Amino acid sequence: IKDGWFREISDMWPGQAMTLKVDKVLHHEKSQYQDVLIFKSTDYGTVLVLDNVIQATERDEFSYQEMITHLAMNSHPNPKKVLVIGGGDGGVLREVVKHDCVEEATLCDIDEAVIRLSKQYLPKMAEGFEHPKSKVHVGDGFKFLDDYKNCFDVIITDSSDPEGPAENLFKKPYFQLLHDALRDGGVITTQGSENQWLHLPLITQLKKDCKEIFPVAEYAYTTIPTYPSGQIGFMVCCKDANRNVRVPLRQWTPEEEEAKCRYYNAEIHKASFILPTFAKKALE
Ligand code: AAT
Repeated sequence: IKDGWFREISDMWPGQAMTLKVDKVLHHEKSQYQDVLIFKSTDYGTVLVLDNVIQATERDEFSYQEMITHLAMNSHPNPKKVLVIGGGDGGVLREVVKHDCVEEATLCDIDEAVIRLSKQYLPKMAEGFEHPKSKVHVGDGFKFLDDYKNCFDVIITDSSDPEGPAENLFKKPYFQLLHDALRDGGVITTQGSENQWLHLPLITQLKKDCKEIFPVAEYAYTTIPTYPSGQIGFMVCCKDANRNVRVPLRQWTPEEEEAKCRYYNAEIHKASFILPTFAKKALE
């Protein structure tokens, strides 16, 4: 923070940086794994920052949390057991339990500090933790997954960027663990290495790795002002070769959709897989 502005400077996005005006720093600590900063911004509500990278703001978090969740959930016919890796603010958990078919939603984040501080400063995201179907485990997602085979219908990896504690969650062995932890017909979504403007080579590699493990592996994206370049992507993969994840298998009625979501709807589910020519060509 300099002169009242938070600046998201990182070599993961050279020569550019999101800046947000700070109203007040609410909390700052070094946890066991990362630097955790929470501040109130003038126009984007409360902001969660890990190792100087914006993870969520109250104003636009719904775009990311809804899309990473419902792209997977609505590509599965009947998801009962759901796992979230990362997602320590609780926002993805909040979205998962919007599906009545869910019987158990487990979250595994490496850092108790993120969970503790989100409960304190980001109650609208952390409400996911209060749901009777929610369970929390603190630990490394990679290690956690290794203990589960043929167990989950949907696994959502809501992880921080590849530099830091989430590094292993973007590599091929992790996708094998995800695959093996799924039941037949299972679906995953993952934070897909940022976005098309900055990281096409990374995304191309990610898609290639996924394709070698899952019969279905597609890239989708959402718009979000406070992530680098205003976009973030997802890998959406399925164990069932005949599933088309580009079209929702289950849909809410338009009324339910509007009551439950502010960004996601069945139309944007389909649209989120349509890529501009330069990215489409790179990912082919
Ligand atoms: N929904 C908020 C967005 C996030 S949060 C990423 C979470 O991943 C953090 O809570 C962090 O503690 C957790 N995490 C990091 N590494 C691991 C790991 N190895 N195992 C389990 N959890 C982990 C993502 C924002 C994306 C930022 C885009 N620039």
